[in-house]
Amino acid sequence: MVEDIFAAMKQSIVDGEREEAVALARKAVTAGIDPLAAINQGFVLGLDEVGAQYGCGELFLPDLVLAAEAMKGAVAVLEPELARRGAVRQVLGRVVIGTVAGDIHDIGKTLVATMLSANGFEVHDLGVDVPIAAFAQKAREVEADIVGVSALLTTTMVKQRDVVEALDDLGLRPRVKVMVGGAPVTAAWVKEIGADAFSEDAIGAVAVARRLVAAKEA
Ligand code: B1M
Repeated sequence: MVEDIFAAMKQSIVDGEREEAVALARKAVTAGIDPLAAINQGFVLGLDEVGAQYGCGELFLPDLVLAAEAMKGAVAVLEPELARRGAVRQVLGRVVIGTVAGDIHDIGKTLVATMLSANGFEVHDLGVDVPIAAFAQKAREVEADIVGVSALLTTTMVKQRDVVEALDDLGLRPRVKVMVGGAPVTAAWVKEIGADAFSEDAIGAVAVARRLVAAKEA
């Protein structure tokens, strides 16, 4: 039963068992299970549980690290399959994406980058802990349509505003659109910092990116 596989996936992350997580991801690919379902209905639930237990002091930083390592192992197996399934090759737009300076959370940002790329966007992923100026410089260099800024911490999300301002300083706004994301980000925050849009997840990010590019062309 696919539900049993999803449950085992969740548990492998809770236990921080990278090898088990990788084996389950391979099993999903072999069985033809939708890779995004494996991520969202299996592995991510494990991360959410670990995050919640960490939040209330029942688990500690090493547990978080082990869970993240297991998650990254699983995602590395599933990513090529995600890309393969979305194999649309027409370039819909150029996106520069990264996680802001001071923040090293990369799992969600990388998923968003993979989904955008799989759905026809040319993606320049700057990685994590990205200096504010680097977003704007890269956007100018590649003539980006969208800059995507991820932040997972309430202490680093404030830097999303700095990226908007850096783009402004280079005279790239409003031509270059800004999409922000990450667990603490809300629609009210988007408005407050003068960004253009946000998405709660990787699938939504594709729809948002399409909308932003279409609005530019209209
Ligand atoms: Co961190 N961490 N962490 N952590 N960590 C959180 C975020 C936290 C909520 C845990 C908790 O306390 N309950 C908490 C933040 C609290 C807060 O600020 N309010 C926290 C903390 C406190 C910390 C440290 C400060 C801990 C410490 O050192 N004392 C530290 C900070 C390090 C730093 O960045 N400077 C830290 C470190 C780490 C690890 C390194 C151990 C590891 C990250 C490893 C890695 O990424 N390589 C880690 C992890 C794994 C987590 C949790 C458990 C999981 C994050 C994750 O990967 N989720 C997290 C708790 C949680 O979220 N449940 C937590 C899965 C991922 C698919 O979802 O990243 O939300 P997410 O991405 C989603 C959406 O948000 C959205 O789409 C993605 C896909 O669906 N999205 C976008 C994301 N970016 C987007 C961009 C877009 C659009 C959508 O457009 C551009």
